Amino acid sequence: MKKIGIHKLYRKNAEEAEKKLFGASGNRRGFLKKSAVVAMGSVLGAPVVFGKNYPSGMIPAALANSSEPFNLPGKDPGLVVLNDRPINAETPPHLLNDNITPGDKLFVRNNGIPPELEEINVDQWTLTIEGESAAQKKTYTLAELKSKFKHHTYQITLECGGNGRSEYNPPATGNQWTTGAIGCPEWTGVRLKDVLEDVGIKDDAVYIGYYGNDSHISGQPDKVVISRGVPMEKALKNESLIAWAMNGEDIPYLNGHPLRLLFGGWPASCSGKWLSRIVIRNKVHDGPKMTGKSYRVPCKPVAPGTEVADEDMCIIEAMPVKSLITYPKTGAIITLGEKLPIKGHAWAGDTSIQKVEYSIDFGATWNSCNLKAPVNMNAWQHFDASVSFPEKGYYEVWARATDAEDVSQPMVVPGWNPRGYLNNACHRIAIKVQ
Ligand SMILES: Nc1nc2c(c(=O)[nH]1)N[C@H]1C(S)=C(S)[C@@H](COP(=O)(O)O)O[C@H]1N2
Ligand SMILES: [Mo]
Repeated sequence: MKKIGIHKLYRKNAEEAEKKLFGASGNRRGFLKKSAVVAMGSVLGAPVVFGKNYPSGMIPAALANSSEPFNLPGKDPGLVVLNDRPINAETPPHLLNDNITPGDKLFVRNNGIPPELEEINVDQWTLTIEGESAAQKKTYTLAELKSKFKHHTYQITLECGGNGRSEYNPPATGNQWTTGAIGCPEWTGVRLKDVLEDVGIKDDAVYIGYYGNDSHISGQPDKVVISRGVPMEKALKNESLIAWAMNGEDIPYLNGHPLRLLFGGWPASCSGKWLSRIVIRNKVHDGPKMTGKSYRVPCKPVAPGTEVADEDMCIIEAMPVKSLITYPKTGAIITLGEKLPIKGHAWAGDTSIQKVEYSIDFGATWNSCNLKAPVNMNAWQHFDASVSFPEKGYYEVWARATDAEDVSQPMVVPGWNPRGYLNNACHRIAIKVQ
């Protein structure tokens, strides 16, 4: 199955759900009764100006988000910790407003226990390349990687395949990411392809797989935490990096210091942290979390709650089109007559964004945003707009991006799948005009 095929399929599937919620072609069947709109207004503390458009199945953005401050080493106290064994923390949208995500604001997704910081000896760290389709086995020290190969710097979007999982119903097990398992720092390292070519790639190579130096949560010393990878075609892209630096400094400890892989636009689970070994495979890599339901979705969309056989699951490749409003913070209050500047980012796997629009009337009408070109392939793009409101009351600003293949974000969760991946529903923030 072609990667774009799956997003088009899931987008079509979402259209059915949207029709139920919003009605076909502007004929909105699912809106709230007048009494419910009035009641919602009193809870929100302001009249819901476009309340007649409000889909009855949706929770107001003003009530949908909560955040608990918590502190992790090297991380902003505003990150929200979802799990502390292993550590998983996401970034609230307003902390992602920078065009280049600072290290302390990049989410953390660990499947196991990171190597002890004291055990990470940068001078002795090595990377070994081997596997059935490697012409030889070769080990490089970090210093050798740095001196032998040309350095490259790219801004690369990392998004966990499970970002948005919390919205699925029936719920999917795993960390209940809302919108914050995403970031786009600038990474420096060497091209994976330069290193693989130095080792020698046999003609029958189809996939690479990675191994890192974190340890399994069970405490079993030889049990691999996670070992995923990508097809050779992605591995050999210019932007596919073995990186040691983020934003000109060492990669933060929890994000894989001293060495990690980066495959922008693909589920971030492909981007191995604390990288110590890469295998060149003559078949699709079959390490832990490559098989079964992990990072795979039904090849054809299924009804929520369906049992899906493993052989009907397809590996997620490029992530779907998505956007995030990073300014203002949800809940902002402005004065009637003021224009509200909004800002955010949009990204789409291995393709680019052609437009971003916003709506203040719950999706009945859309206006276009200014959109910047990406600095390089696999970097997110920035959008902004200046929004006017017609009267005092409660509003939501919704953003919707469309990629270069003409696939746009759905307004509702796109397609239930057993592990809750690929939720690229429109992001929305609450605004009060007084
Ligand atoms: N060695 C190792 N690499 C890993 C993981 C892991 O648990 N161990 N988690 C993966 C997953 S599922 C994600 S989403 C990203 C998260 O990267 P970050 O923690 O730097 O944001 O790392 C990936 N690489
Ligand atoms: Mo992930």
